[in-house]
Formats: sequence, C-alpha cells, structure tokens
Amino acid sequence: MARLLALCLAVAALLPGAARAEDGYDLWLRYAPLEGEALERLEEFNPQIAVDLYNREDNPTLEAAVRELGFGLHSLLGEPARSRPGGHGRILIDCGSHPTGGEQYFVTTDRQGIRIGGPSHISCLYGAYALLRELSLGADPRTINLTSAPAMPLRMLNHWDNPDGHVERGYAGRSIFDWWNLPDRLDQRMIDYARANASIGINAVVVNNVNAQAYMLEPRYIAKLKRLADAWRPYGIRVFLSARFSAPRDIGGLPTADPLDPAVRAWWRAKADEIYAAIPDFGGFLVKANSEGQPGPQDYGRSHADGANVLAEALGNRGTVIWRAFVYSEHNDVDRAMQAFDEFVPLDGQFAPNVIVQVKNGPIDFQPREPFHPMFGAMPNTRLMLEAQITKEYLGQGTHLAYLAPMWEEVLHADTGRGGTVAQIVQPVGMAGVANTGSDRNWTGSDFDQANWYAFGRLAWDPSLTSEQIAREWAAQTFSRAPEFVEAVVPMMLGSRQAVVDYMTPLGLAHQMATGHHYGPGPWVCDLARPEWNPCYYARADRQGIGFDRTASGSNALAQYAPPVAAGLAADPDYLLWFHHVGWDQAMPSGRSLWAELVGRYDTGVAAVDAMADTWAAQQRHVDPQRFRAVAENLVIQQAEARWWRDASLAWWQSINGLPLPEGTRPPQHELDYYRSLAFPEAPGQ
Ligand code: BDP
Repeated sequence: MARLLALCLAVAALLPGAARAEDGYDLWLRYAPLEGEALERLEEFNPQIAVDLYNREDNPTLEAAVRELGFGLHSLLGEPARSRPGGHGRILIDCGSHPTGGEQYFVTTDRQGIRIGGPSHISCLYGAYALLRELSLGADPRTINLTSAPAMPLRMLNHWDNPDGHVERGYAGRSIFDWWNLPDRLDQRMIDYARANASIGINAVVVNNVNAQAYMLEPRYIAKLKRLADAWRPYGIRVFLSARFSAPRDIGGLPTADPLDPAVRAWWRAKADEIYAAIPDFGGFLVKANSEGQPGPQDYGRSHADGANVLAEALGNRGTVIWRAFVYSEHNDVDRAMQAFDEFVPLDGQFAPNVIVQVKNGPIDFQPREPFHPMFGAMPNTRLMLEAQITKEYLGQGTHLAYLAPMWEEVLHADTGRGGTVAQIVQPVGMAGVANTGSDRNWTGSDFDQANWYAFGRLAWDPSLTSEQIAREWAAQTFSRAPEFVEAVVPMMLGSRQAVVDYMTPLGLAHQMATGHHYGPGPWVCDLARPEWNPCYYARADRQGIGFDRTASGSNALAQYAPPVAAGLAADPDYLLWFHHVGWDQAMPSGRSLWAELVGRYDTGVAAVDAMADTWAAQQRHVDPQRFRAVAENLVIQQAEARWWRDASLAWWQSINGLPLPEGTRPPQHELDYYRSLAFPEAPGQ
C-alpha cells in the first residue's frame, strides 16, 4: 500500500459543533491542550494523518476517524497548532473493510509513525479514539502500542425517552431526540451524541422508553428512525426500538395481540419487513411485557417465551428481541425479589436463538445497593444481558455526586456460583444502561454524571477495567490532568456511591424513597395500593427489629442463589437487612447494637459528603469557573439532602423502636411530622 493520501490537520475546521466553551458540552472529548513534556513530545512527533488509499473509498466511518483525529490532535497541540512543518509523525489509518470482521483495533508504532488498524472500518474509528485518549492522558506518541477488542458484542444505551420529549427518570432536561422535527431536521447534537458513544465503544441505542407508545411503530416514526440510523451508522451504532406488545391491536387494527394468533404473527412479520426496508441494519425490539401494567403475552395465557419468540420470528436472522425480566405482580404475594426468577427460570431453553433476556443488576430495582440478580447463572440455555441504570433514579437523581462504576464492578465481579461471575455470564451477550442524557447543555444535568455514561461504555467494552482506572482517565480528560487534582478527585469519586448507600439505605435496606418520583426519603409510606410499592414492605421495621427475612424462616429468596453464594450473601454485612430481620439491640461485629450501628452508618454517609465538598472546594484552581461552581452548588444540595435523609430516617425508626439515640448523636433537626409533611409533586423524572 504505497500510495497514501495525506490530510492536514486543518481538517479540524470541518468538525461542526466543536464548541470550546467549558460548559460541559464537550464531555471527555474536550482534548484540552497538552502542556510541558507531553506537548513537546507531540510537537516533536508532528502528527500528519494519512489514510490508506485502497481502503478509503469515501467511507463515512473512516472519514469520521480522520475528522476526530484532526480535531483532537489540533486541540491537544493547542491553538494555533504548534506542529512543525515537514515532520515524520505519520498516523496511518489502515483498516479492512469487512463489515462484520469484528470491532477490535490495534494502534502500533514503528519508525514511520503510528498505524491504526483492524478488520473493519469501525476498528479504525475506535482505534482513533483510543489513540486520542492515550495522547490526552500524556502518553508518548513514539511508543504507543494498543490492542483491544470489546468483551461484549452488545454495548447498549436504553433511553427512557418519550416521543413528546419527556424523559422517564430523566434529570437532565428534555429528551435529546427531536422526534417532532425528524426526519426533516437533524440536530448537530445527534452527531455529537454518536461521537461520544463511539468514543467509549457503545454500539447500540434503544431510542424510546420501555413503557412504549405503539405509534412509534407507524411509518412516520420509521422515517424518523431511519434518519437517526443513517446519521449514526458511520459511528457504528445500530438503532433499536422499544415495542409495545399490544401494537397489533393498538395500531394494527387486529382484535387481539395474542402471540399465537396467525394474524398477529403476520402483522409483526410485515412490520419488521417494513422497518428493514428503511433501515437494513435495524437492531431489533426491546420489550417490557406484563410488567407494571404493560401488555404482554400473559394477557392471552401465553408465556414470556411465546411472546418473545413471535417477535423473534418476525425479525428472523436480521435482528434481536431483547425481552425484559423486570416483572412482578400485585396478584402474587411472593417476595418481589423472587418473582422474576420464579417466572423466567422455568422458561430456560424455550427462547428463540435471537432472543436476549435483559436482567437488571439486582432483583428489586436499581437500588443504591442490591445483591446481584439470582437469574444470572440460573439460565444456562438462555442469552442473558445485564441492565444497569446510568440515570440515578435512586441515587440522588440530578444533583448528588455518585460515581456508579464501583456498583457495576461489584455486580460484574460477583461470582454466581453457577458457571462464572456475572461478567462471564453476560459477556457473550452484552450490557445495557438506562441513559442519563438530556437536553441540558452538559448532557447529563450534573457534570459528574458524565462519568457514569463514560464508565458504563468503558466497562461494557472491558469489564476487567477497574473503577479507579476509569475514574482516572475520565477526570483527567474531563477536568484537569494535574496530578494533585486527579489524586484528590478520584478517591472522592470512588467513595461517593458508598456515601449514598450510607445516608439513604444503609446495611442492606432498600426502596425507602418517597412515592412515585422517588425523590427524598419516605420510609413511613405504607398505604399504597400495591404492597411492594411501599417502603414499609422492604424495611419491615417493628418494635423488635428491622429488615426483610429472606432466609428459610422468611421468604427464602436466598435459596434462589447457588448454596455457597447464598451462604456468603447471608453473612455479608452490606446485605444484612436485605436478607435478615434483625433485633434493634442485636450485637454487631463492631460490638455496637444494630441500632447504634445503623445510626453510625447514616452519620458516616453525611460525613462523607461533607468531605467530598471539602475536597472539591480545594480544586478551584484546576477547574474552569462555570463547572467548578456547578459542582460546588450540587454538593451543597447533597450535603443538605444527606442530612435530610439521615434525620428523616432516624426520626422514623425512633418512632417505631422507641429507642433513644446513642450518646453523642445529633438529634434530627425536625420532628417526624415535618419530614412526613414534605411533598414534591413536581419532582422531575416521573
Ligand atoms: C423503575 C422505574 C420505572 C420504570 C421501571 C422499569 O421507576 O419508571 O418504568 O423501573 O424498569 O425503576 O420498567
């Protein structure tokens, strides 16, 4: 391949929407100018981008790789670009054009420069981002050597965005998708969104809420979706749709949506054909069925497998049905934590090969801490995928600083005792994250929530990365490479999720959030129609003790785990009140009573947030004023709300156990009635 096309760095000017203002819009892709030795090395290297001509063929993915490199290098070198003319630092983009050749990339260095390669065009785009990440972190361009392949084939975002622009559990403004003006108008944001996703390896997007509107399967929406699919294809992203199971009836004019009815099967088949005619690489359907009021196959006496298989048949080998395992019913008095396992495990082996069952990380619902879902490992003949929640519905929503990678790491590394860790079980399939993006200028509402989007993509690509590694690279790229900054902020991030656990739901408590919006504490709520919607259902607090007995003397949810794993979980203090009802005065390993231990945990959580605020306050010189202030103000909110959580919870537990606070403990600021009187019907995200 002797003939090369050299492209100058001025290509950066072609990149639209590359705002430089420090308002968070640029995410981790801001490529702040290098300084010191790192800058000198890159100047010395004098990068010149070249594309292997035989591979080029005006391919939009390779063009994107060139554009990203041009923009990134230009930005890293500082403005005006300080590259020296006539240098030798060639960066050769040289990838195969096999459409399904794989997504792995390599970045190697030899005397001629850097070569980015791999089997398919997307390899080169991923390789370009990896190279930029390394350079941005200060790596020496003469010695860079990277090879990487994604661990999981599906690295997916699930948007809970509604077509009217409202985002369910969204805390960052309105939806980023302008459905109303699509397909005629495509916002630049849609390209920048694809760039951000591609840069962390996300390759699939479900564009709409699992509580889906059937009309999104109508032709006018297929045209809108096609515009998005076309825009994102160069970035390696396939589109998926959440499909409402009753669509054949809702919009198809059929009297039924019974999956075994031939007319229903024909309807789904025709619908799939219609979508594939517009979007040949359409990913498939995500379905929430017979869950929280959504229609499903059980409405017709059919099983989840019957339902999923009909959609799978319609897609054929063109696409995938992702069927959610998030089910529970008010007509079932079995422990909610057990219901999904009970319903799905007997169906193992009955799902069509192009069906994936998507399982939340824990058996309840994205709580600050849950044990891993017992379905992982229990369905060896079914393709299981992990569902995580990037948006922080139960972890402080739009303001609290909570870095979620440690939580996902905890789940991914959990040994199921049935053929591997959760990561090993889902690795052949994939991982989905409920997105936290919105129309806010910084995408995620709070600047630190960008880290959760970033960490999700990085972990789905490589679940063996540690939370710490990810936090380091994110913080340095997003805020500042100054070692003092990174050394202070990374530990703050790493401890932040545990802080939330401690001030909201310590020692294995769960779902103590207020009704509906889940904003703030509501441990006293006990009068909602469905038992398992009530916080009292989960805490089971009475005069004697607190916690949900899930051992053999209680619901026996523990028995859903492999025996050695169950024993470990039963003995784990982090899950104490998840699995046991414990007397208030029972002695803990610390020597304190449970009550004193619980109070201590709330206080630890509050103190941790105070320490986070102090850590941040010391970073002013490293961070631009706008983002510095935004984070600082959020931390003030978090400090107040951590106290609110602690005080309201303690006031409530005291009203039940009648116990005095351990000596030296600060009493709640207000009477219980005050906390109970607080109402926030307008809280976001409902
Ligand atoms: C819960 C949310 C609810 C979702 C549901 C789901 O509160 O808004 O619709 O999960 O996952 O976490 O379907």
